Amino acid sequence: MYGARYETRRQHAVGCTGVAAVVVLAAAPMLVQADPAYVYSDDFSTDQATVDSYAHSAFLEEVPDPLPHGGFLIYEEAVQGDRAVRFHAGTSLDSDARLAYLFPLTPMGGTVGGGMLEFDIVSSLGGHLRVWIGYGAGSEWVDTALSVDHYVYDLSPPDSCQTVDVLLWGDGVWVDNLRVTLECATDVESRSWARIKVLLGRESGPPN
Ligand SMILES: [Ca+2]
Repeated sequence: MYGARYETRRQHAVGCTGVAAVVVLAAAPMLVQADPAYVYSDDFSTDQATVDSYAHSAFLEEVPDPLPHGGFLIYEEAVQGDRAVRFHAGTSLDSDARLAYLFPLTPMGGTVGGGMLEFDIVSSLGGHLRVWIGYGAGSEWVDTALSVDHYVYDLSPPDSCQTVDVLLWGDGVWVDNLRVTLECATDVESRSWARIKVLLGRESGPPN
């Protein structure tokens, strides 16, 4: 049994209006880079995925014998001392293990305008991990991750939306270091004016 203490690594969610702009004072053109409004991360050192995900295959302590019909997940150390989550299919057709989230878990004070999904496959037994991303109107297949690597996916809603649906669905892989960052939607006019203000060094009011 793993540590009973639930330690969330979920980081704070802040309102979109409180996002500070970081001005990069490098060579022209100047860049305006906003901190993400919402950050979620899980290194699977705790059981937080069992409560943070809105749907998941059963979490088991070890691989059962005989195998169950449905897929299952196991917290396991793929790399010594570093716990990851193992995806294991069952015996039924299409029974890959599933882990699904709806981000943000806590409101971030605005609609989703973009973001990033990242995770590592830290070990694989010839396995695969299908990645689905949805923006409110069903999920969309994005990729099948096959090998040990760091994976990064751009979250770009076709329109601003309230939540992003992320489904990981696989067999024979160990996944670690899940991280999702979200940015609030900003209308083009506000975004342009923020940039103009930075360029001019002005703090208030549009030009007359
Ligand atoms: Ca880990």
